[in-house]
Amino acid sequence: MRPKNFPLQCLYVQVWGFAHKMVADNHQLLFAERALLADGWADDVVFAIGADGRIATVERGASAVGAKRLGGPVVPAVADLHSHAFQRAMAGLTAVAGQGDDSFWTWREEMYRLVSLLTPDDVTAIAAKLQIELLKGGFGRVAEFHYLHHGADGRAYAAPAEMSLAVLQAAELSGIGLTMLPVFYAHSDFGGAAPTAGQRRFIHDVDGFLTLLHGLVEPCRSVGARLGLAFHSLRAVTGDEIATIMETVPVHAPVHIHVAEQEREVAASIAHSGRRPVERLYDIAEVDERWCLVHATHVTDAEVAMIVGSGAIAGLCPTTEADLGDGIFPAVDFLGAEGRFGVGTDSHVATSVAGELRLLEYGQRLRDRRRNRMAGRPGASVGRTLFERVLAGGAQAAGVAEAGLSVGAPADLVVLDGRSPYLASVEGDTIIDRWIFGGIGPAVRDVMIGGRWLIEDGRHPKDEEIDRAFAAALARLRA
Ligand code: NGQ
Ligand code: ZN
Repeated sequence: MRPKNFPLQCLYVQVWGFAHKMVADNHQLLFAERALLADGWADDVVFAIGADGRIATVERGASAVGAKRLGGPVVPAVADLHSHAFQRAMAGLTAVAGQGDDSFWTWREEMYRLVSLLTPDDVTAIAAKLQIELLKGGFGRVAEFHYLHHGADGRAYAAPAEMSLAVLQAAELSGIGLTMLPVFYAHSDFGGAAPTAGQRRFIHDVDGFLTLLHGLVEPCRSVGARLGLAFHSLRAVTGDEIATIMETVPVHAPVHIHVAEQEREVAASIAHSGRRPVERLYDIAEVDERWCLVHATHVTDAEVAMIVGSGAIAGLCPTTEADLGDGIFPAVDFLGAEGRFGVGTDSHVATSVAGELRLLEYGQRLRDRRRNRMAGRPGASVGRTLFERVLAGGAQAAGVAEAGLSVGAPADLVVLDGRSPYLASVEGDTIIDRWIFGGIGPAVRDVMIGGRWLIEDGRHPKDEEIDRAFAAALARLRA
């Protein structure tokens, strides 16, 4: 219906259209009826996105005129802090029972079988597909914990970074933000035990690893990926190796490690050094805010205090930890102690922000036989508390200075689907609770990363091409 005051509104449109245009010459203007900004929910927000892909201005209570109207509530994209992209190819393929003793360790044998088959092209195809799925799940960046380095015979490729470059290429196809974490892996168990045949594609000596790392500086820079590094686990590296490598790491690069995931690993650590894995790590390394302790499932109160005190991130991967039968991290205590944490999709048996946050909360509920464990304080929304924490924790672990939708931050934003009656009928934190706990189906409509629309109305422009390459890789791997 035409409004009665049409001529006046027309004038208003022109005035505001002009005002916006001043900014719009080299900015995109986006209007959101509701947006979760760094300091909370705001209404009628106009974001100006600069040509550098960052948020130039944020105006609240603004007019939509001259701006692109977004299709639902806007939240910041979250960083997925732990990924082994290639494992997406085996999602759902390890659910047939063996001889009754199926465990993390028997799963690992199945995973090593996949490892033995993969080519660099397979890795690009699988990673590109995965990264698009992650975008559609509300992640804007992924930290790739990359340890598949060499050819099937264990010999380095002619270009030693070949496999890392395969992951970078995937990120160029998908457009997702990438934090590349080449992994140092040298041994099969505590005490520097020799690697097994199944691990031969992972193995470096310290010099070989540093060469790989240096060789990745320029490729990462040229595609806009951040570069950090990882130690596979305390099983795979010695204290001396950690010390030598850390001497060469730039101060701000992220450093990740798997730790204390399985009880067998805790027992092996105690047998080897008399110390539990997290205690041992703090003995041999100066753990600080650069560090992300992936899983950290089996920790005592004293170890929780160590992690919290160091400012390191606990890298929780709830769906993979459930799939592998790892155990339940003491997240309620950790949150209560103001510990910093983020989430990763790890082996990618699920690929969404909502999926990880839901299971993180539900694990605590199942253990405690109580509800609303991760709210932090009375009256707070569990969804909002979790979302806020993993937004900050994910950014820290991925080596990104700014998290959230504020001036100067990268324009990494997720538009939830305002057409969903579940989302359209609520406001504020309830939007996040419905997204995570409502079982409302795929809720992510559009995703912008670094000022570029990558997902629009649930679709990525390269969906068909990437699906075809992924299907071909799966067919080859299953043949
Ligand atoms: C990995 N994954 O490196 O992919 C490990 C399993 C290991 C998880 N821990 C192998 N979820 O830890 O030895
Ligand atoms: Zn992992």
